[in-house]
Amino acid sequence: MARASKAAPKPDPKTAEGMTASPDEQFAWYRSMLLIRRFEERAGQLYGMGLIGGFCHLYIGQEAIAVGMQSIAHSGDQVITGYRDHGHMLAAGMDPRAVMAELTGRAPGSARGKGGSMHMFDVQAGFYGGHGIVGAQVPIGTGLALANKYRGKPNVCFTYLGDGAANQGQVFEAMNMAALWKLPVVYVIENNQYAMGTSVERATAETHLYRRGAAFNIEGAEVDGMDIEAVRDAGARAAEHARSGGGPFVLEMKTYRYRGHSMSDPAKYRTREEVDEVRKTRDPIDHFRERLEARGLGDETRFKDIDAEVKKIVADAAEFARTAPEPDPRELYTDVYAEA
Ligand SMILES: Cc1ncc(C[n+]2csc(CCOP(=O)(O)OP(=O)(O)O)c2C)c(N)n1
Ligand SMILES: [Mg+2]
Repeated sequence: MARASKAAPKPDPKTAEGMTASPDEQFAWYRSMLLIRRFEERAGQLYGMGLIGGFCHLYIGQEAIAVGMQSIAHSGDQVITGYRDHGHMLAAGMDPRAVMAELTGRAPGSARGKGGSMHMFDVQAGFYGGHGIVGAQVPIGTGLALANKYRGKPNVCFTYLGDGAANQGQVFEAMNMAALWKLPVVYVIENNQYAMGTSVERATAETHLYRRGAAFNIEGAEVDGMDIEAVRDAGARAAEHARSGGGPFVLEMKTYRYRGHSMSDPAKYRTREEVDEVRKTRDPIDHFRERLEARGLGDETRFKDIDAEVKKIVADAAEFARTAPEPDPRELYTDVYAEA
């Protein structure tokens, strides 16, 4: 892999793991991306109906990243991210019912209805949140990697952050320690071009975010985050680097969010045409479906079956989240404060 200061290598499609994956595996990635897309669309509807309170940030457009990275993760690896987190949870295998019920603040939600969109956690799934403070997950993810090394575990922590978060001071402090101690962490920067209403160009002096770790000799690569196989290829190489004692790695995933920053977004900072153009030409799900078809795997009934299955899972999760009971008021102080 090239140093971060040089041009990042483009993933070589001939060596992409996707090329050697079985048709069943490829359809599983497709299904997983579609599940996130439909889940998020339904979450947006429930929000509009007043069933979800507080903040809610949708992942629509960025699905190939969480699914692609999860597909190369090993058992016991960890995932930690910011508040745009539903996609990572579903990709990690969390139950769609528990995630949706958490969004509506119900008792069977994954945080028992007390966390909401930004504060879910599932150690069994290897998912460590869900963090509302921009960049705060980066030192925590680095700490998880330190724990892996300290305990002699062969695991990597995938620490996700946004392009806006990449400018936060604590990110640099964490990267310095990770490089110094050669910690098994992969920093996945989801560069969706905007931090709320501010474009990368307006906020960031060095717009090539794969170079974020250059001051600490951390290698980096730029990746097409709309192409699941490019994500897998770069992800597998970065994880192998971290897992084998090479220390941290930075992946800059070039991506795009189709929806507003959160559910309230005046959308004055970009044009409708800009969004439509990405949807039309770079959509990660359409793009991958076309690729499957070009490989001769485009059996129409199989796509239809996946579509129907995903719709059913999402409808079931939404119904569950709408009808499940709210937490008992006596639970108000349970699990909110722990004395260590
Ligand atoms: C420390 C801190 N500063 C400001 C905010 C308000 N805020 C919430 S999201 C956000 C933008 C972050 O953008 P980015 O890192 O690109 O992630 P994206 O929303 O694009 O996924 C800001 C400034 C916050 N939550 N925490
Ligand atoms: Mg962003």
